[in-house]
Amino acid sequence: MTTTLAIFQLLILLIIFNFCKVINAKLYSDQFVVQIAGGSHVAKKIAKDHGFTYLGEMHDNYYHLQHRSITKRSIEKSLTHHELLLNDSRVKKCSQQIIKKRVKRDLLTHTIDLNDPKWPEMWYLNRGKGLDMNVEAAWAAGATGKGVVVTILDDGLEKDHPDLIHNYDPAASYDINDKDFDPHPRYDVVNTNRHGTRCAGEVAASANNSLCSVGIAFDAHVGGIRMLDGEVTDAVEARSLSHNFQHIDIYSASWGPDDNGKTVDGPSEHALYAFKEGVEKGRNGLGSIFIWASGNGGREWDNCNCDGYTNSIWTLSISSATENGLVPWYSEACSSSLATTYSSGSTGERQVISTDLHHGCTSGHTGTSASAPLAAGICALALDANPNLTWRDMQHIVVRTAKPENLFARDWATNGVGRNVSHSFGYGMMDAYAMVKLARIWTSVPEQKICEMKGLNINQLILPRNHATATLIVNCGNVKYLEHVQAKLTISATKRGDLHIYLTSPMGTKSTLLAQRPPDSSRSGFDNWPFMTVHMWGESPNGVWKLEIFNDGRYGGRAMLKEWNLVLYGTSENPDDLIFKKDKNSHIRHHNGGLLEQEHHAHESRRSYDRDPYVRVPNVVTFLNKETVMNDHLSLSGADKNQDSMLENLEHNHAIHSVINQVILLISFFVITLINCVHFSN
Ligand SMILES: *[C@@H]1O[C@H](CO)[C@@H](O)[C@H](O)[C@H]1NC(C)=O
Ligand SMILES: *[C@@H]1O[C@H](CO)[C@@H](O)[C@H](O)[C@H]1NC(C)=O
Ligand SMILES: *[C@@H]1O[C@H](CO)[C@@H](O)[C@H](O)[C@H]1NC(C)=O
Ligand SMILES: *[C@@H]1O[C@H](CO)[C@@H](O)[C@H](O)[C@H]1NC(C)=O
Ligand SMILES: [Ca+2]
Ligand SMILES: [Ca+2]
Ligand SMILES: [Ca+2]
Ligand SMILES: [Ca+2]
Repeated sequence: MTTTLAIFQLLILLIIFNFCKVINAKLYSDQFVVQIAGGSHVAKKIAKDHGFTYLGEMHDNYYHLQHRSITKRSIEKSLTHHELLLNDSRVKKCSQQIIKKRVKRDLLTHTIDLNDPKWPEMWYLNRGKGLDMNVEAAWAAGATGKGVVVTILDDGLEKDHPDLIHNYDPAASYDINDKDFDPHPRYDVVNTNRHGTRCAGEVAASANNSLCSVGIAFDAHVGGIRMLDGEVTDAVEARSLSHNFQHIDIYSASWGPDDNGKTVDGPSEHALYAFKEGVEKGRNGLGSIFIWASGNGGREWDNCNCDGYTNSIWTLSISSATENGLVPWYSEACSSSLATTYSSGSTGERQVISTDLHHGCTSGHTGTSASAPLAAGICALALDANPNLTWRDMQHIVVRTAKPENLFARDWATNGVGRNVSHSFGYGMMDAYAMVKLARIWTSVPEQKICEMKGLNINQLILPRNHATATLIVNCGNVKYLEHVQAKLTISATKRGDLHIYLTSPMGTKSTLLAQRPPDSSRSGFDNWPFMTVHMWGESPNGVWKLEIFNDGRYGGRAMLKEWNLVLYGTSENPDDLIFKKDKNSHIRHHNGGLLEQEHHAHESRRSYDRDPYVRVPNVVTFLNKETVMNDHLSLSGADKNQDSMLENLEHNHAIHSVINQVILLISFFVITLINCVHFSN
């Protein structure tokens, strides 16, 4: 009887086992990896001889082939095709590829659940599909602005606003207009002084407190320097830009010279000194980070290169894009803008949401004014990820991570190192998560080197409807990888607004240093004006530079190039080599020069996660569990994938085994009962 039972059980087991085999089966693809000696031409020949398609070379004489007549997702190996290949004496090894189950580690399948009433409307933070600034993923990776101090240089800050009070930082605040420590705005009937409060909320409004909006760096400290509600002088600017500069990390400024299309103006002596001191000594030598709005003079044909604040190498200049990815009507195009954040557009397009005066909340914050604080918030996330970033590191990271996709401009061009760049959008839309990821593995760029060259072909007359070209052969010993490029030009002109100026690098990147400004009928020309471009970032400066000046003037409108200098900033070492050096075990591919994918070795990456002091789960809002955070910032390499599928299989088998046990128990019981019944009835 026991043997019958055993056989019975065995039979059931066999049936179940086969059944399990089917559900647990490997699925074979129509692809093979074949080891072939003799190079790719031999591999191509073999592929052709046996009816395979040659897909490409892999490594160490391994080639990737495909055969169309093999059924895809088959549960059986194709022995014929193995034989076919192995019969060929040129083939050393071959294996049919197994289809692996892989799921996208997309954090953005649903938006994070926050109870702030305006959160669902914050489209530029949460609409997904690559149409926001990828801030949720940065939060999920633990960057929320902890320990970072941002101040808003503006018309005051409503410090007791319930959505700001929690993050308000008196040490980052001052009132230059009224000479006291309280930056509270002056109220009037038309709310003239609401601007600073709106900007502050974009950076650091509290998250998930059932109030108004969510700041991008909702764990950061925010202060206000009240300086626009009164006479602005060089001294006022200088004191604002250098206020408590060992405490404040990021200064956000959304102001500048008149955007009337006819002004050429910049910081004077003391403000210049403040900028220079800030980047050299601020943040204990890492350098203050000045975020600047590129300007709202689009309608007046203004050009942000005529604004010495945004045009400065020390400011990280930010332009705007509309909800639909278009150039906003107010936008000023120029070669010194580094990147873009979303802001308002035409009437049909949504605007920016933030805190407002009188403890209010607004859905109507607009212009490049709204863009700079969003950028400041994103930079605060990067500093949370790595507080050691210098002012230049921050610009390097922005250049490498900004995304040109979904931004529509006619002038996108690929520079000499393969990055796409536009005068309206700089390197593209800021990507908070990409910045945080890159910040974590970033090694500070080497010291800034400067190579200054005096231009020849001076005192060239430029007749109306004519142009002049000047070239300069550059051979810099110290600067091999460019950052900022300045062309300091002295030009006289009957009508300054008739000039348009272009600079072409040795690698062929052409920057518009100035476009025509019809309202600008000044006769003062340019006096050693530092036109700046960031479009050659990463290129080599050596070779022939070309400067072209066009004069669209009519009749007697003459112009003259009197003097010009090129000032080339950069490094002698390649900053990318340093990233590779630091992160030896990861392979980094650049997307628009930015981080597309990181592949780590299995336990190395686990270790680096454990060591990494900057991967912290947000304390105020716990978005995702640790595992998700970890998985997300580690894309798996081959070794890891195997480990993972093994784990998967183990779990699967475990589940099936318990089912089998249950079934066996049940069936055994049933069979025993049946047999006993039969036995007894006999
Ligand atoms: C491989 O070679 C063996 C013996 O040489 C032959 O019998 C067999 O048919 C070959 N297989 C294929 C698929 O060509
Ligand atoms: C930041 O710099 C400090 C001092 O140089 C150093 O101790 C610390 O390890 C650095 N942190 C990172 C993340 O590089
Ligand atoms: C740059 O733009 C070109 C043309 O649109 C595109 O083919 C290319 O992929 C872009 N490169 C990068 C790095 O984004
Ligand atoms: C926000 O708070 C609500 C409770 O009001 C909570 O259910 C939710 O999980 C919180 N969201 C996050 C992301 O922590
Ligand atoms: Ca005051
Ligand atoms: Ca809130
Ligand atoms: Ca302007
Ligand atoms: Ca700038």
